[in-house]
Amino acid sequence: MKFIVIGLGQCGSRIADEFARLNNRAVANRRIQICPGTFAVNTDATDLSGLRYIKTDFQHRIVMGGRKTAGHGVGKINEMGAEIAKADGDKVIDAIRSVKNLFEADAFLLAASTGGGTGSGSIGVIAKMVKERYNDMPVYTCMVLPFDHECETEERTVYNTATCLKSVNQVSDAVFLIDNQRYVRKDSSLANNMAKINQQIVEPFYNMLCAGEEKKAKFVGAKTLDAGDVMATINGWTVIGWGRSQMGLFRMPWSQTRDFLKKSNEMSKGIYAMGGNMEAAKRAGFSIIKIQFFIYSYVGFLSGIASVLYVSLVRHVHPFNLMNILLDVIAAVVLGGASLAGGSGTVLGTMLGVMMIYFIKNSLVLMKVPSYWDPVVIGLIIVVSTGINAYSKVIGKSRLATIEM
Ligand SMILES: Nc1nc2c(ncn2[C@@H]2O[C@H](COP(=O)(O)OP(=O)(O)OP(=O)(O)O)[C@@H](O)[C@H]2O)c(=O)[nH]1
Ligand SMILES: [Mg+2]
Repeated sequence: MKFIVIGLGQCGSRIADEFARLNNRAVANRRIQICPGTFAVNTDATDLSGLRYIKTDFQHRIVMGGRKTAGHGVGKINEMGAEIAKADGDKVIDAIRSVKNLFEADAFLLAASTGGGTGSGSIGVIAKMVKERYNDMPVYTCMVLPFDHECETEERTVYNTATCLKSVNQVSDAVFLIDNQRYVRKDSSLANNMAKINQQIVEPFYNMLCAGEEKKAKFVGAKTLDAGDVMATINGWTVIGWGRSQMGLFRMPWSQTRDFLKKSNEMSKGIYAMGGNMEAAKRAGFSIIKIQFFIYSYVGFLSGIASVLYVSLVRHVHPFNLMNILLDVIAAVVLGGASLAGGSGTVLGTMLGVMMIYFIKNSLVLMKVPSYWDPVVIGLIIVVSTGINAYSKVIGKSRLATIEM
Protein backbone atom coordinates (compact mmCIF):
# COMPACT_ATOMS: atom_id res chain seq x y z
CA MET A 1 0.00 0.00 0.00
CA LYS A 2 1.41 3.38 -0.97
CA PHE A 3 0.62 6.74 0.62
CA ILE A 4 1.31 10.22 -0.69
CA VAL A 5 2.05 12.04 2.57
CA ILE A 6 1.53 15.77 3.03
CA GLY A 7 2.53 17.33 6.35
CA LEU A 8 0.98 20.69 7.23
CA GLY A 9 2.38 23.07 9.84
CA GLN A 10 5.35 22.28 12.04
CA CYS A 11 4.03 19.11 13.63
CA GLY A 12 2.58 17.75 10.35
CA SER A 13 5.84 18.43 8.50
CA ARG A 14 7.85 16.52 11.08
CA ILE A 15 5.48 13.58 10.83
CA ALA A 16 5.75 13.66 7.03
CA ASP A 17 9.52 13.69 7.51
CA GLU A 18 9.20 10.51 9.59
CA PHE A 19 7.19 8.91 6.79
CA ALA A 20 10.04 9.80 4.40
CA ARG A 21 12.37 7.96 6.80
CA LEU A 22 10.04 4.94 6.82
CA ASN A 23 10.12 4.95 3.03
CA ASN A 24 13.93 4.95 3.04
CA ARG A 25 13.83 2.04 5.48
CA ALA A 26 11.44 0.06 3.28
CA VAL A 27 13.61 0.70 0.23
CA ALA A 28 16.79 -0.33 2.05
CA ASN A 29 15.41 -3.39 3.87
CA ARG A 30 12.76 -4.68 1.52
CA ARG A 31 13.32 -2.89 -1.78
CA ILE A 32 9.82 -1.47 -1.88
CA GLN A 33 8.44 2.06 -2.01
CA ILE A 34 5.71 2.83 0.52
CA CYS A 35 5.59 6.62 0.28
CA PRO A 36 6.42 7.67 -3.29
CA GLY A 37 5.80 11.33 -2.41
CA THR A 38 6.33 13.13 0.92
CA PHE A 39 5.76 16.88 1.22
CA ALA A 40 6.08 19.41 4.01
CA VAL A 41 3.92 22.52 3.84
CA ASN A 42 4.25 25.42 6.28
CA THR A 43 3.90 29.17 6.64
CA ASP A 44 7.11 29.20 8.65
CA ALA A 45 10.17 28.83 6.41
CA THR A 46 12.67 28.12 9.23
CA ASP A 47 10.64 25.15 10.49
CA LEU A 48 10.97 23.54 7.06
CA SER A 49 14.75 23.79 7.10
CA GLY A 50 14.93 21.61 10.22
CA LEU A 51 13.58 18.52 8.42
CA ARG A 52 15.96 15.68 7.59
CA TYR A 53 14.51 13.25 5.09
CA ILE A 54 12.11 15.17 2.82
CA LYS A 55 13.80 16.41 -0.36
CA THR A 56 15.13 19.93 0.07
CA ASP A 57 13.76 21.53 -3.12
CA PHE A 58 10.89 24.06 -3.01
CA GLN A 59 8.47 21.54 -4.53
CA HIS A 60 8.81 19.20 -1.56
CA ARG A 61 9.23 21.81 1.19
CA ILE A 62 6.48 24.25 0.31
CA VAL A 63 6.15 27.69 1.92
CA MET A 64 2.60 29.08 1.80
CA GLY A 65 1.47 32.64 2.44
CA GLY A 66 4.98 34.08 2.26
CA ARG A 67 3.64 37.57 1.49
CA LYS A 68 1.16 37.58 4.38
CA THR A 69 3.33 36.14 7.12
CA ALA A 70 6.81 36.95 5.83
CA GLY A 71 7.67 33.31 6.50
CA HIS A 72 7.04 33.51 10.26
CA GLY A 73 3.93 31.38 10.77
CA VAL A 74 0.38 32.43 11.64
CA GLY A 75 0.75 32.42 15.42
CA LYS A 76 -2.01 29.91 16.17
CA ILE A 77 -4.68 31.85 14.25
CA ASN A 78 -6.15 28.96 12.32
CA GLU A 79 -8.59 31.13 10.33
CA MET A 80 -5.53 32.73 8.81
CA GLY A 81 -4.04 29.27 8.14
CA ALA A 82 -7.22 28.34 6.27
CA GLU A 83 -7.22 31.58 4.25
CA ILE A 84 -3.60 31.10 3.21
CA ALA A 85 -4.32 27.50 2.21
CA LYS A 86 -7.21 28.64 0.00
CA ALA A 87 -4.95 31.11 -1.75
CA ASP A 88 -1.81 28.96 -2.02
CA GLY A 89 -3.23 25.40 -2.02
CA ASP A 90 -2.49 25.12 -5.75
CA LYS A 91 1.20 24.90 -4.90
CA VAL A 92 0.49 21.62 -3.12
CA ILE A 93 -1.61 20.27 -6.00
CA ASP A 94 1.16 21.16 -8.47
CA ALA A 95 3.72 19.44 -6.28
CA ILE A 96 1.62 16.25 -6.14
CA ARG A 97 1.54 16.19 -9.92
CA SER A 98 5.33 15.96 -9.95
CA VAL A 99 5.33 12.58 -8.13
CA LYS A 100 6.76 9.82 -10.29
CA ASN A 101 4.30 6.89 -10.68
CA LEU A 102 1.56 8.85 -8.95
CA PHE A 103 -1.00 6.43 -10.40
CA GLU A 104 0.51 3.63 -8.29
CA ALA A 105 -0.32 5.41 -5.02
CA ASP A 106 -3.36 4.09 -3.13
CA ALA A 107 -4.27 7.01 -0.88
CA PHE A 108 -3.31 10.41 0.47
CA LEU A 109 -2.39 10.95 4.09
CA LEU A 110 -2.46 14.52 5.40
CA ALA A 111 -0.91 15.15 8.81
CA ALA A 112 -1.18 18.14 11.14
CA SER A 113 -1.54 19.09 14.76
CA THR A 114 -4.98 20.23 15.82
CA GLY A 115 -3.69 22.88 18.22
CA GLY A 116 -1.48 25.03 15.94
CA GLY A 117 -2.57 27.66 13.41
CA THR A 118 -1.12 26.64 10.06
CA GLY A 119 -1.69 22.90 10.24
CA SER A 120 -5.12 22.91 11.84
CA GLY A 121 -6.42 25.73 9.63
CA SER A 122 -5.12 24.45 6.33
CA ILE A 123 -5.67 20.69 6.61
CA GLY A 124 -9.42 20.81 5.91
CA VAL A 125 -8.92 23.11 2.92
CA ILE A 126 -6.06 21.12 1.40
CA ALA A 127 -7.88 17.79 2.02
CA LYS A 128 -10.88 19.16 0.11
CA MET A 129 -8.74 20.33 -2.79
CA VAL A 130 -6.94 17.01 -3.05
CA LYS A 131 -10.23 15.13 -2.87
CA GLU A 132 -11.73 17.21 -5.67
CA ARG A 133 -8.68 16.73 -7.88
CA TYR A 134 -8.16 13.00 -7.19
CA ASN A 135 -11.68 11.83 -6.44
CA ASP A 136 -10.92 8.15 -7.01
CA MET A 137 -8.35 8.02 -4.21
CA PRO A 138 -9.19 8.11 -0.49
CA VAL A 139 -7.87 11.03 1.55
CA TYR A 140 -6.94 10.14 5.14
CA THR A 141 -5.89 12.58 7.83
CA CYS A 142 -3.64 12.07 10.82
CA MET A 143 -4.47 14.56 13.58
CA VAL A 144 -2.18 15.14 16.56
CA LEU A 145 -4.02 16.28 19.69
CA PRO A 146 -2.33 18.77 22.05
CA PHE A 147 -0.73 17.98 25.42
CA ASP A 148 -2.84 18.37 28.56
CA HIS A 149 -0.90 21.42 29.77
CA GLU A 150 -1.56 23.20 26.46
CA CYS A 151 -5.30 22.63 26.76
CA GLU A 152 -5.27 23.93 30.33
CA THR A 153 -3.32 27.09 29.61
CA GLU A 154 -4.20 28.10 26.06
CA GLU A 155 -7.83 28.53 25.13
CA ARG A 156 -6.87 28.95 21.50
CA THR A 157 -5.51 25.39 21.42
CA VAL A 158 -8.87 23.97 22.47
CA TYR A 159 -10.72 26.18 20.00
CA ASN A 160 -8.39 25.20 17.14
CA THR A 161 -8.77 21.50 17.98
CA ALA A 162 -12.54 21.66 17.99
CA THR A 163 -12.92 23.60 14.73
CA CYS A 164 -10.27 21.64 12.92
CA LEU A 165 -11.61 18.18 13.86
CA LYS A 166 -15.07 19.22 12.72
CA SER A 167 -13.90 20.41 9.31
CA VAL A 168 -11.52 17.50 8.78
CA ASN A 169 -14.15 14.90 9.60
CA GLN A 170 -16.38 16.30 6.85
CA VAL A 171 -13.83 16.05 4.07
CA SER A 172 -11.59 13.09 4.81
CA ASP A 173 -12.38 9.41 4.37
CA ALA A 174 -10.80 8.49 7.69
CA VAL A 175 -9.23 10.33 10.61
CA PHE A 176 -6.37 8.83 12.63
CA LEU A 177 -6.35 10.57 16.01
CA ILE A 178 -3.02 10.72 17.86
CA ASP A 179 -2.92 11.82 21.50
CA ASN A 180 0.40 13.53 22.26
CA GLN A 181 -0.12 13.16 26.00
CA ARG A 182 -0.06 9.36 25.75
CA TYR A 183 3.53 9.38 24.54
CA VAL A 184 5.08 11.67 27.14
CA ARG A 185 8.16 10.26 28.87
CA LYS A 186 9.21 11.97 32.05
CA ASP A 187 12.96 11.50 31.79
CA SER A 188 13.68 13.16 28.43
CA SER A 189 13.89 16.72 27.21
CA LEU A 190 11.04 18.20 25.15
CA ALA A 191 13.05 18.12 21.89
CA ASN A 192 13.98 14.48 22.41
CA ASN A 193 10.47 13.72 23.48
CA MET A 194 9.03 15.21 20.27
CA ALA A 195 11.43 13.27 18.06
CA LYS A 196 10.62 10.04 19.92
CA ILE A 197 6.90 10.74 19.84
CA ASN A 198 6.98 11.30 16.09
CA GLN A 199 8.82 8.03 15.59
CA GLN A 200 6.27 6.19 17.70
CA ILE A 201 3.38 7.82 15.86
CA VAL A 202 4.48 6.58 12.43
CA GLU A 203 5.81 3.16 13.48
CA PRO A 204 2.44 1.33 13.35
CA PHE A 205 1.98 2.51 9.76
CA TYR A 206 5.11 0.68 8.58
CA ASN A 207 3.69 -2.84 8.42
CA MET A 208 0.37 -1.56 7.16
CA LEU A 209 2.08 0.21 4.26
CA CYS A 210 4.26 -2.79 3.46
CA ALA A 211 1.12 -4.90 3.09
CA GLY A 212 0.54 -5.90 -0.50
CA GLU A 213 3.87 -4.42 -1.67
CA GLU A 214 5.98 -7.32 -0.47
CA LYS A 215 7.69 -9.49 -3.04
CA LYS A 216 9.84 -11.78 -0.88
CA ALA A 217 8.37 -15.11 0.25
CA LYS A 218 9.84 -14.50 3.71
CA PHE A 219 7.18 -11.88 4.40
CA VAL A 220 4.33 -14.13 3.40
CA GLY A 221 1.85 -12.37 5.71
CA ALA A 222 2.36 -9.13 3.87
CA LYS A 223 1.49 -10.86 0.61
CA THR A 224 -1.87 -12.19 1.70
CA LEU A 225 -3.15 -8.77 2.70
CA ASP A 226 -3.07 -5.98 0.16
CA ALA A 227 -4.02 -2.32 -0.13
CA GLY A 228 -7.65 -3.11 -0.98
CA ASP A 229 -8.09 -5.21 2.18
CA VAL A 230 -6.49 -2.57 4.36
CA MET A 231 -8.48 0.27 2.84
CA ALA A 232 -11.71 -1.63 3.41
CA THR A 233 -11.01 -1.48 7.15
CA ILE A 234 -10.15 2.23 7.31
CA ASN A 235 -13.20 4.39 7.65
CA GLY A 236 -14.32 7.31 9.81
CA TRP A 237 -12.61 7.79 13.19
CA THR A 238 -9.92 5.17 12.94
CA VAL A 239 -7.64 3.39 15.36
CA ILE A 240 -4.33 1.86 14.43
CA GLY A 241 -2.23 -0.46 16.55
CA TRP A 242 -0.08 -3.48 16.09
CA GLY A 243 0.63 -6.83 17.65
CA ARG A 244 3.41 -9.33 17.29
CA SER A 245 3.51 -13.10 17.46
CA GLN A 246 6.82 -14.94 17.72
CA MET A 247 7.22 -17.81 15.30
CA GLY A 248 10.17 -20.20 15.47
CA LEU A 249 12.54 -20.32 12.52
CA PHE A 250 12.03 -24.07 12.19
CA ARG A 251 8.93 -26.08 12.72
CA MET A 252 9.56 -29.38 14.43
CA PRO A 253 7.64 -32.26 12.86
CA TRP A 254 6.17 -33.27 16.24
CA SER A 255 4.84 -29.78 16.87
CA GLN A 256 2.42 -30.10 13.97
CA THR A 257 -1.16 -30.75 14.86
CA ARG A 258 -1.84 -34.39 14.28
CA ASP A 259 -4.43 -34.67 16.97
CA PHE A 260 -7.73 -35.42 15.30
CA LEU A 261 -9.74 -33.69 18.00
CA LYS A 262 -7.74 -30.45 17.69
CA LYS A 263 -7.99 -30.51 13.94
CA SER A 264 -11.69 -31.16 13.96
CA ASN A 265 -12.32 -28.60 16.65
CA GLU A 266 -14.73 -26.63 14.51
CA MET A 267 -16.77 -29.72 13.65
CA SER A 268 -16.91 -31.01 17.23
CA LYS A 269 -18.01 -27.60 18.47
CA GLY A 270 -20.65 -27.57 15.76
CA ILE A 271 -21.93 -30.98 16.85
CA TYR A 272 -22.26 -29.83 20.47
CA ALA A 273 -23.92 -26.60 19.42
CA MET A 274 -26.36 -28.41 17.19
CA GLY A 275 -27.22 -30.85 19.99
CA GLY A 276 -27.87 -27.94 22.35
CA ASN A 277 -30.04 -25.86 20.09
CA MET A 278 -30.31 -26.30 16.35
CA GLU A 279 -31.54 -22.75 15.71
CA ALA A 280 -28.81 -21.17 17.85
CA ALA A 281 -26.12 -23.21 16.10
CA LYS A 282 -27.45 -22.05 12.73
CA ARG A 283 -27.30 -18.43 13.84
CA ALA A 284 -23.79 -18.89 15.24
CA GLY A 285 -22.68 -19.66 11.70
CA PHE A 286 -22.43 -23.47 11.73
CA SER A 287 -23.56 -25.22 8.58
CA ILE A 288 -26.20 -27.64 9.89
CA ILE A 289 -26.40 -29.57 6.62
CA LYS A 290 -22.63 -30.17 6.60
CA ILE A 291 -22.59 -31.23 10.25
CA GLN A 292 -25.53 -33.61 9.80
CA PHE A 293 -23.93 -35.05 6.71
CA PHE A 294 -20.70 -35.59 8.65
CA ILE A 295 -22.44 -37.17 11.65
CA TYR A 296 -24.47 -39.65 9.60
CA SER A 297 -21.52 -40.58 7.37
CA TYR A 298 -19.21 -40.97 10.35
CA VAL A 299 -21.68 -43.09 12.30
CA GLY A 300 -22.21 -45.22 9.18
CA PHE A 301 -18.46 -45.65 8.83
CA LEU A 302 -18.03 -46.68 12.48
CA SER A 303 -20.99 -49.08 12.30
CA GLY A 304 -19.39 -50.63 9.20
CA ILE A 305 -16.16 -51.27 11.09
CA ALA A 306 -18.05 -52.61 14.12
CA SER A 307 -20.12 -55.03 12.02
CA VAL A 308 -17.06 -56.36 10.17
CA LEU A 309 -15.41 -57.00 13.56
CA TYR A 310 -18.56 -58.60 14.96
CA VAL A 311 -19.03 -60.86 11.96
CA SER A 312 -15.42 -61.98 12.05
CA LEU A 313 -15.84 -62.83 15.74
CA VAL A 314 -19.16 -64.74 15.69
CA ARG A 315 -18.94 -65.94 12.05
CA HIS A 316 -22.65 -65.69 11.74
CA VAL A 317 -24.71 -62.98 10.07
CA HIS A 318 -28.33 -62.30 10.95
CA PRO A 319 -30.24 -58.97 10.65
CA PHE A 320 -31.50 -59.15 14.27
CA ASN A 321 -28.14 -60.09 15.79
CA LEU A 322 -27.53 -56.92 17.80
CA MET A 323 -31.12 -55.84 18.38
CA ASN A 324 -31.07 -56.50 22.14
CA ILE A 325 -27.92 -54.42 22.60
CA LEU A 326 -29.64 -51.08 21.84
CA LEU A 327 -30.89 -50.58 25.39
CA ASP A 328 -27.36 -51.22 26.72
CA VAL A 329 -25.95 -48.61 24.34
CA ILE A 330 -28.43 -45.94 25.47
CA ALA A 331 -27.81 -46.77 29.13
CA ALA A 332 -24.02 -46.59 28.70
CA VAL A 333 -24.19 -43.21 26.96
CA VAL A 334 -26.57 -41.74 29.53
CA LEU A 335 -24.50 -43.12 32.42
CA GLY A 336 -21.43 -41.50 30.83
CA GLY A 337 -23.01 -38.09 31.23
CA ALA A 338 -24.44 -37.47 27.74
CA SER A 339 -27.76 -35.72 27.72
CA LEU A 340 -30.59 -37.36 25.78
CA ALA A 341 -31.75 -33.88 24.87
CA GLY A 342 -28.33 -33.23 23.27
CA GLY A 343 -25.66 -30.63 23.86
CA SER A 344 -23.49 -32.38 26.44
CA GLY A 345 -21.40 -35.53 26.82
CA THR A 346 -17.86 -36.75 26.32
CA VAL A 347 -16.17 -39.70 24.68
CA LEU A 348 -14.36 -40.61 27.91
CA GLY A 349 -17.64 -40.53 29.84
CA THR A 350 -19.25 -42.84 27.29
CA MET A 351 -16.36 -45.31 27.55
CA LEU A 352 -16.68 -45.35 31.35
CA GLY A 353 -20.45 -45.82 30.93
CA VAL A 354 -19.90 -48.87 28.69
CA MET A 355 -17.56 -50.42 31.26
CA MET A 356 -20.04 -49.73 34.05
CA ILE A 357 -22.91 -51.42 32.20
CA TYR A 358 -20.82 -54.52 31.59
CA PHE A 359 -19.69 -54.64 35.25
CA ILE A 360 -23.32 -54.48 36.31
CA LYS A 361 -24.35 -57.18 33.83
CA ASN A 362 -21.49 -59.39 34.94
CA SER A 363 -22.39 -58.87 38.61
CA LEU A 364 -25.99 -59.90 37.84
CA VAL A 365 -24.70 -63.17 36.35
CA LEU A 366 -22.41 -63.78 39.34
CA MET A 367 -25.31 -63.11 41.72
CA LYS A 368 -27.32 -65.69 39.76
CA VAL A 369 -30.08 -63.24 38.89
CA PRO A 370 -32.16 -64.69 36.00
CA SER A 371 -31.20 -63.02 32.68
CA TYR A 372 -34.74 -61.76 31.96
CA TRP A 373 -34.15 -59.20 34.76
CA ASP A 374 -31.29 -57.62 32.73
CA PRO A 375 -33.46 -55.22 30.70
CA VAL A 376 -35.29 -54.20 33.86
CA VAL A 377 -32.05 -53.24 35.61
CA ILE A 378 -30.76 -51.41 32.51
CA GLY A 379 -34.09 -49.58 32.16
CA LEU A 380 -33.91 -48.55 35.81
CA ILE A 381 -30.38 -47.19 35.25
CA ILE A 382 -31.63 -45.08 32.31
CA VAL A 383 -34.60 -43.72 34.26
CA VAL A 384 -32.53 -42.89 37.34
CA SER A 385 -29.65 -41.23 35.48
CA THR A 386 -31.87 -39.14 33.18
CA GLY A 387 -33.90 -38.22 36.28
CA ILE A 388 -30.78 -37.02 38.11
CA ASN A 389 -29.72 -35.08 34.99
CA ALA A 390 -33.09 -33.34 34.69
CA TYR A 391 -33.27 -32.64 38.44
CA SER A 392 -29.83 -30.98 38.50
CA LYS A 393 -30.87 -28.81 35.53
CA VAL A 394 -34.01 -27.68 37.35
CA ILE A 395 -31.99 -26.91 40.49
CA GLY A 396 -29.42 -24.99 38.40
CA LYS A 397 -32.16 -22.92 36.78
CA SER A 398 -33.81 -22.05 40.09
CA ARG A 399 -30.47 -20.72 41.38
CA LEU A 400 -30.22 -18.16 38.56
CA ALA A 401 -31.14 -14.65 39.68
CA THR A 402 -33.77 -12.78 37.73
CA ILE A 403 -33.24 -9.13 37.09
CA GLU A 404 -36.30 -7.02 36.38
CA MET A 405 -35.68 -4.46 33.64
N1 LIG B 1 3.75 14.95 18.18
C1 LIG B 1 4.22 16.17 17.89
N2 LIG B 1 3.51 17.26 18.25
C2 LIG B 1 4.01 18.47 17.93
C3 LIG B 1 5.24 18.63 17.26
N3 LIG B 1 5.45 19.95 17.09
C4 LIG B 1 4.40 20.59 17.63
N4 LIG B 1 3.52 19.70 18.15
C5 LIG B 1 2.24 20.02 18.77
O1 LIG B 1 1.51 20.74 17.80
C6 LIG B 1 0.82 21.83 18.40
C7 LIG B 1 1.36 23.11 17.81
O2 LIG B 1 1.17 23.05 16.46
P1 LIG B 1 2.30 23.35 15.37
O3 LIG B 1 2.28 22.21 14.40
O4 LIG B 1 3.56 23.72 16.01
O5 LIG B 1 1.64 24.62 14.74
P2 LIG B 1 1.57 25.04 13.23
O6 LIG B 1 0.62 24.18 12.51
O7 LIG B 1 2.96 25.11 12.69
O8 LIG B 1 0.93 26.46 13.33
P3 LIG B 1 1.58 27.88 13.72
O9 LIG B 1 2.94 27.57 14.31
O10 LIG B 1 0.63 28.41 14.69
O11 LIG B 1 1.66 28.62 12.47
C8 LIG B 1 1.06 21.71 19.86
O12 LIG B 1 -0.02 21.04 20.43
C9 LIG B 1 2.34 20.90 19.97
O13 LIG B 1 2.36 20.17 21.15
C10 LIG B 1 5.96 17.43 16.90
O14 LIG B 1 7.02 17.47 16.31
N5 LIG B 1 5.39 16.25 17.25
MG1 LIG C 1 4.46 26.67 13.14
